[in-house]
Amino acid sequence: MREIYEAPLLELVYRAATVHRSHHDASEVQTCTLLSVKTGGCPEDCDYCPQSVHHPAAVPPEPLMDVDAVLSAARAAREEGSTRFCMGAAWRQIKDGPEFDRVLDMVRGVRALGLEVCCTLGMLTADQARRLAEAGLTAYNHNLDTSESFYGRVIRTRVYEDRLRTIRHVVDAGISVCCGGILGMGESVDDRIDLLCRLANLDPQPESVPINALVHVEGTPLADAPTVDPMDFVRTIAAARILMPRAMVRLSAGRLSLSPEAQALAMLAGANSMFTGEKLLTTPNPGRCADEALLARLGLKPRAPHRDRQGAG
Ligand code: SAM
Ligand code: DTB
Ligand code: SF4
Repeated sequence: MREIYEAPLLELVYRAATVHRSHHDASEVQTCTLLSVKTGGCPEDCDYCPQSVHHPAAVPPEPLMDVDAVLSAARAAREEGSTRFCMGAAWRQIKDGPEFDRVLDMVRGVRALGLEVCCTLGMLTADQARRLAEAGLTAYNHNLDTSESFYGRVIRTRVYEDRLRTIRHVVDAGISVCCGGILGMGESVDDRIDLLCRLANLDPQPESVPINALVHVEGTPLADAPTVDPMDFVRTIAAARILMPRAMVRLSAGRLSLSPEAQALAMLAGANSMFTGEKLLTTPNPGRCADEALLARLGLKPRAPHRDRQGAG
């Protein structure tokens, strides 16, 4: 693994591009839309996150959105070319009851629009995973974020094993796993290698791997962390592509800190998906026009809608 990660960058990119082309249509990029259906007020203490109540400048808490408002946003996303709709909630775990029932309605509704539907709602029980599967959920996002040893430096309100348990529940329910991490939190090369190994050794491998560059948010403990070197970002994408050839590798948070050229190199190295729209969950993202222009400059096309490979991310 270390030989892969530490190979000369252009050798690594070349190898990753070769793997990419043998498993995917390299002329296509999937565009996905995120919506924060329950913003702020999260009891977890993740040092990177603006939604944690532990941080002074946390975003103000809002109630869970109505189903209709979510479905209008999903329709708009579909009209703008997105083929995957991802709903995020600032919860440590979801409680059974009316709120979970409402989320199940959202999942059914988005699925009925012909979109892939992904949720990220914090920890799940086996039974909740099963009910989400029944509602038609395509994928569940639950990130390992970093190595097991660095994890406790960034989050103290839960442990790595909690994450692994939820991922097991998701797998057992037959839902596709979306699992990745964040670069730029002060982790070492060894931590990045460890994260990639953990992801690649999940059984089955995740079908979707979001690689986030930390978005620096004023008032969070990681606001002043040094920005990740774009070449290291590309290196991580390339290694992820080589280790997880079939996965969708997603350029996720942090694209505003990457130049178009760095994003192009990341796509050559096997990234084949990105989040579009002016907002991620709570932080800014390049707007759709900028992304359309980027894809056009690169001669890439957004993946066509309705080529739904349920479970293939
Ligand atoms: N609360 C749920 C959880 O943590 O699993 C779901 C929502 S949470 C916002 C989803 C993911 O967003 C986190 O696992 C983390 O990887 C990513 N994230 C949060 N804040 C971020 C930031 N400032 N920069 C980059 N990624 C971030
Ligand atoms: C993931 O790994 N990246 C996405 C998604 N999963 C939910 C977005 C993260 C955005 C976090 C910063 C924000 O609040 O906007
Ligand atoms: Fe809560 Fe998720 Fe943010 Fe952590 S990353 S504080 S769990 S919303």
